[in-house]
Amino acid sequence: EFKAREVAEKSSLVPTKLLERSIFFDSEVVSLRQYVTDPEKSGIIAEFKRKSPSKGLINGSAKPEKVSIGYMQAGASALSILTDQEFFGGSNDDLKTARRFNFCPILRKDFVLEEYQIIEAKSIGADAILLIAAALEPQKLKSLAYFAKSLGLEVLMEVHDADELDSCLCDGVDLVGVNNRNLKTFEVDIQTSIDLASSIPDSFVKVSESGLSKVDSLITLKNAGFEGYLIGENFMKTSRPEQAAYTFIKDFRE
Ligand code: IGP
Repeated sequence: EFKAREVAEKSSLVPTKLLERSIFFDSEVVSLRQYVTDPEKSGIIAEFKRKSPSKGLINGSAKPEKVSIGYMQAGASALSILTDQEFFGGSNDDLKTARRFNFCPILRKDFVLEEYQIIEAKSIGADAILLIAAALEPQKLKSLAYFAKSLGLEVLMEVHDADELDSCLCDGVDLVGVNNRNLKTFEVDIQTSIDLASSIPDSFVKVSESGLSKVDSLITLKNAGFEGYLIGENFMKTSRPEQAAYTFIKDFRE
């Protein structure tokens, strides 16, 4: 069993206040890897996202408790909650709220650049963190991945080309996410996922991210070896994201 609190206390990165205040620090991590690959579940990681750099405001009034509970009732495998405030309008409170209402893996969606943010992720109740290859030096990414593991958290590493995959893959990573969105042009193409699929070793769970709005695309991705599908905007852009997720997941399973 992981002793997250001990690791955090030793790291001296973190004000003891944060640890004392956190009711989540000692709770067990729920495995994203396990939930995404569970054949009884859909593989869909449903995202709570208020706005984005590519779309601007997506949903100004969505409530994290209502949407997160609804996502899980709709048959999502896990939740992804944006905590970045500047670009995505998220907050740690959104994640904590989702945590209080759900027993399921929660991915903290943010730009993690340093160890402190990983301790913070654990303290707000996340089970997994995102590490973006394009934003980190390979050595830094790897050391952050191992640090996350030492706290018991799982790691989703995001890539969008073979170079990033080759230079950053390490066994501190649990899942590899291929971002279909080109961060320079904001264009989305699931071919990005398909092209990279065979380069990802089978020991990593393959997740396709972004721009997914059609059940057919998920079937294509599934046939290419993907087990996880990260979907945000397609649900969040509606007035009832949880209802959109319900209909989508039902169709996907039929
Ligand atoms: C979800 P979409 O197109 O379904 O809303 O995409 C998710 O993949 C996207 O929000 C995302 C993201 C990120 C957000 C992928 N990688 C990194 C913030 C940071």
